Amino acid sequence: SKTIYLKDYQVPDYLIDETHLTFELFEDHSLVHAQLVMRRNPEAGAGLPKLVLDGQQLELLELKLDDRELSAGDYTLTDSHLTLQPTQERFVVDSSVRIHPESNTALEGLYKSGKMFCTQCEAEGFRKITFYLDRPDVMSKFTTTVSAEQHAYPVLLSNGNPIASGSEEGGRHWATWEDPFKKPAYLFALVAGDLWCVEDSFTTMSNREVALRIYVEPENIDKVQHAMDSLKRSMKWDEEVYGREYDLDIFMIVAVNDFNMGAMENKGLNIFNSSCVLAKAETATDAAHQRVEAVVAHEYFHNWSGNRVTCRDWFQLSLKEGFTVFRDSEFSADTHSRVVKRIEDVAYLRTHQFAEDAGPMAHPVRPDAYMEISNFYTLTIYEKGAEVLRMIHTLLGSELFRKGSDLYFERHDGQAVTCDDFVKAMEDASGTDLAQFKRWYTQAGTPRLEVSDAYDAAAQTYSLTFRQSCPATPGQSEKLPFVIPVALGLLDAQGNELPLRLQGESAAQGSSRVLSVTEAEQTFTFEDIAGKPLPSLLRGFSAPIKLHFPYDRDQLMFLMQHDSDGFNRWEAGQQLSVQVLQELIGQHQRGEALMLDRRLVDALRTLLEDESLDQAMVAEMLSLPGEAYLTEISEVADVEAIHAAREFARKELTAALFAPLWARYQTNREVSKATPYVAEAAHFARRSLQNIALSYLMLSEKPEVLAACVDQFENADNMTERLAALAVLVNSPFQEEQSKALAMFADFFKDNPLVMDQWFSVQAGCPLPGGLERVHALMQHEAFTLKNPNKVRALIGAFANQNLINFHRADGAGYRFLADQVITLNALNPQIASRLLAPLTRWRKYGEARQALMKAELERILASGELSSDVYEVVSKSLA
Ligand code: BAL
Ligand code: ZN
Repeated sequence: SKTIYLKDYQVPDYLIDETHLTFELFEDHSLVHAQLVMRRNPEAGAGLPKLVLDGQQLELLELKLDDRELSAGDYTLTDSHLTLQPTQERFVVDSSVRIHPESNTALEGLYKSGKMFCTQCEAEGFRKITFYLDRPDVMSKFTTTVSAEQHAYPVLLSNGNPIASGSEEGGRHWATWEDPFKKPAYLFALVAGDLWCVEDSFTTMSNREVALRIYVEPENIDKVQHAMDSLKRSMKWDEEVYGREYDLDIFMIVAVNDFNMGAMENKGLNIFNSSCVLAKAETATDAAHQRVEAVVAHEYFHNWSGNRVTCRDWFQLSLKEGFTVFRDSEFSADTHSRVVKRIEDVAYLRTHQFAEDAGPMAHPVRPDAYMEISNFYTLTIYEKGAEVLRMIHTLLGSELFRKGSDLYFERHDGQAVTCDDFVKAMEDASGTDLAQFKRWYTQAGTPRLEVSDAYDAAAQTYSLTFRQSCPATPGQSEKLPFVIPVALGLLDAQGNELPLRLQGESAAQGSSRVLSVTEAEQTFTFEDIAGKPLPSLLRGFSAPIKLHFPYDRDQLMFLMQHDSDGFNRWEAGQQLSVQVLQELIGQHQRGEALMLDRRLVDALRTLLEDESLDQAMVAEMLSLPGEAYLTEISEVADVEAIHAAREFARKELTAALFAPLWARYQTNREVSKATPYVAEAAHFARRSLQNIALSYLMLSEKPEVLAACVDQFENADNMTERLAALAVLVNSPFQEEQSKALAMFADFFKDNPLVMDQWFSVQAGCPLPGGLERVHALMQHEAFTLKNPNKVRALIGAFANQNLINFHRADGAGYRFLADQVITLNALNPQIASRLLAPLTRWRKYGEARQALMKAELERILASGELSSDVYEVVSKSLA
């Protein structure tokens, strides 16, 4: 495989002003005719170089240059390019190709999902549809005609507005769509199928009426309302918060079952993994409802941050993804609970993105090299990219940030631009110099910030000293200091916040403020501090870093109760739990009896007994740090000790807190029984406390709890309660109730693939012995197939990522299993194969024996035959 470098970027030699496509879809092949109206790019210099079009897996049937048919001697054709020689500045290329969507299992380009035709072109799928300049800086006006058999494919869709349609002989029909906005090929989409739609409309801020349509297969028409409501809220929010108005007369979403990603923002025709559209109380959990809302918002927001202003090249991917994740997370925060959303995002980032940033695939938010761009749709590009945007927002404040985004959209509308262009707009609009800040885009790795303090009673000053560093990452041994915004407050002995006046300032500037740490070592001194305060640092997780301050457990308990920043109250609880769990891990490793620090019990009791607290916060605080997070923060992860310590803590907490847990459980379950399902924050909160309480209570193995759990499983009117009860039954020793519940569930939901995904996942994640054997058996289940990415993620992905004790079996059988699946999937669907590999690439985290076993499986994959560039890049980099 070849490495592509950012430094080699060159503007395209030719441009495509107009793209006219005609698709003839058949069951055993499809024909694509493309007419490209082209011209020499004036920015590319003089002369007429060869025209090199991208194209893969295309059978060329006919090729014309300005109506002149070309014969074999007039062009060269390889398995990836078609090269010909233009003779004028302006010219038209016509090509006809045959392709095979019906046998496309990679789900890239044009393919079939069940009975419908659909497309996925980002990043480089369009070259599997027709010969083209498949790069995001070539933007063209598209007209698309689709023809297919009318009965099987009554609905024919593409980007933009419908302009004509008609019938043909032989039971076929056609439709033509025209997209008035120039776009790169990665935003092209086509759908043909037997689909029903829910229709609604939205009146934009300038009073234009936009038709909204969500297309699904007929059996899913009852699961679309939540996505439609989410779409309308997103459209309104983007007008109010960013001043962005929708620009076409119609906006469509289509749900498909077989999809590599969550969804795709194709202009005017978003194509979604059905898991990110379909949601109703009976079949989708609260988490699924929130994910649908977030993904609908995310794809909609791309209409501006991605489509109207797109990326110059794929190194700039975070330009649209980091920005759009930041936008969707703010939308969710405004719609539900801001603090809870922040806690969820940070827990996810710290567990998964930090692991990526510490592993062999670590890369900057703006990478400078890749082999396969599909491998760079990563947590770093998305989640860390969003954190970088959040930091700009924090440093500038919302008003200047909005001025910056207005300028960015105005200046670059219709263009393909870079992360530098984005930052420049922020700088120009705000008058802020972000030159040093831009290191967040170019340096990989998670910075570490060591903080120490000193109090001078005589001078009444309090100093905080910050020392930053960043570990080496592949290709980057030395790092320069970052700009780290540290939001903080100081608490006095009663828990009150102190006014904050820095040395040299004439007056205090509030009691919570943001310091910019810009040097390797830097001290800030506060004045008028009457007694030694306790600092509350990195409030709201104001930077994606690892901050270390030597809090003792009593100080953490104090912050849990008194910090005015909700996120930091949770964070203090997490740090307390981490300290306590790490102590237990040490005890386990030394062969000592495990002893739980009672302070954790007391802290959680206080929370459980305080009914004035936000229930979602109580639920979050009760959730101990996960095994994956404990792994990430370990020098060398001891799989058995981590699992044993966490399970021990959970059992001890259950024993000590049974009464308050049972009381809260029963109260909430009663409310749930009496309340119809609502997908709103207060209801999410109630159910989440109810369900985490149940998961603890079941550890008591008391008959009244088992009865309550079975009752919740059998009688709940929503999937949130039902699935939570099923999961705790599956993790319990109650074999009989468990088997019965699993059978009932599968029988009832066998025709709903998304619900069956949940059924696979709860079993794949069960930490009891025999996990690998259960997964093997489930792969034989009639509802399972390796060809559906959701199934692969639900069963194999859940096992390898969430069932650490079974996946990391000491004999290496878990690793061998995963490698076998990767080898099979490499031939079927390289993108999914490469993603599935991630747990094996983390071998450096483990002891020698596991390292050897994991590396041996990576070597075996490498030697297994012809590898896709996707899998080759990840395997070779993780062995390097
Ligand atoms: N652009 C790929 C899917 C997404 O991030 O929206
Ligand atoms: Zn996106």
